[in-house]
Amino acid sequence: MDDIFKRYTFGAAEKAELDHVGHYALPGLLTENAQARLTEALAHILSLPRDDEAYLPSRFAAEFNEYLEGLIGHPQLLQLVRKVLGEEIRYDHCVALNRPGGNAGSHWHSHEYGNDNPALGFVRVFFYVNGFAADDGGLKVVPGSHLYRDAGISAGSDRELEEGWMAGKVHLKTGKELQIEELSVPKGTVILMWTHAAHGVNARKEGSDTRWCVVYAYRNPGEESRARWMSKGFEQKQIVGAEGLMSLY
Ligand SMILES: O=C(O)CCC(=O)C(=O)O
Ligand SMILES: [Fe+2]
Repeated sequence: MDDIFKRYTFGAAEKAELDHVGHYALPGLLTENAQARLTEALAHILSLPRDDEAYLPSRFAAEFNEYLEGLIGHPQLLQLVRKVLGEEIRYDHCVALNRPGGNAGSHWHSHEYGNDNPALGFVRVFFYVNGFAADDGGLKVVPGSHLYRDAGISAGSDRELEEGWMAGKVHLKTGKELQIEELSVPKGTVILMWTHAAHGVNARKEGSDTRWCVVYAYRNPGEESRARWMSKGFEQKQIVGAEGLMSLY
């Protein structure tokens, strides 16, 4: 299988940073080949007729494209995920997050998993194939928000988040006030994010090209997972490298 990642370091210091902040960016990690193959695969997903209700091709992206399916068990991806979660992992979902020019972005939110059990981790691995500028489909985060393990964060604007959920909250390790951070990343960037981190996405500008992105999510088994979008047939499918990873528990 072709390499998807260039050389990188993710050791104890980087893991500690992820645990402290809630996300960790690996700028330009994707190989040129992976960037090209991902762009092709994500353009394929975008070209498929969509059912607006269930939004199947995007939500179940790996079930609609062989290249995306093949990455679920890619040794480099699994190695990175195990550096975060430890040995015992399960695949959770693969969602295409393409945002064409004019896309509205996403409101502020967090996600659930093991809300009352800190031993259970859930990590999203975002592949920002062509990167993004903060004001053009950019991901925003609140460093430290993940430590609250609050699956119910929701706000329609930065202001609403600041005056609502964030008001009076501090980073639980430093005592410093929480703050919104807008990210900008170069093409080929991979971002790891703990599931409880507050995040939102700024709108993609009218006239901008499509922001190509796909997320692969993995977790420690132990609880039901709301985001586990997968058809019955897909769970049974033999995917090279993903043996034993497809089941819920
Ligand atoms: O589109 C993005 O950059 C983030 C999408 C998102 O919030 C998610 O997949 O959980
Ligand atoms: Fe999200």
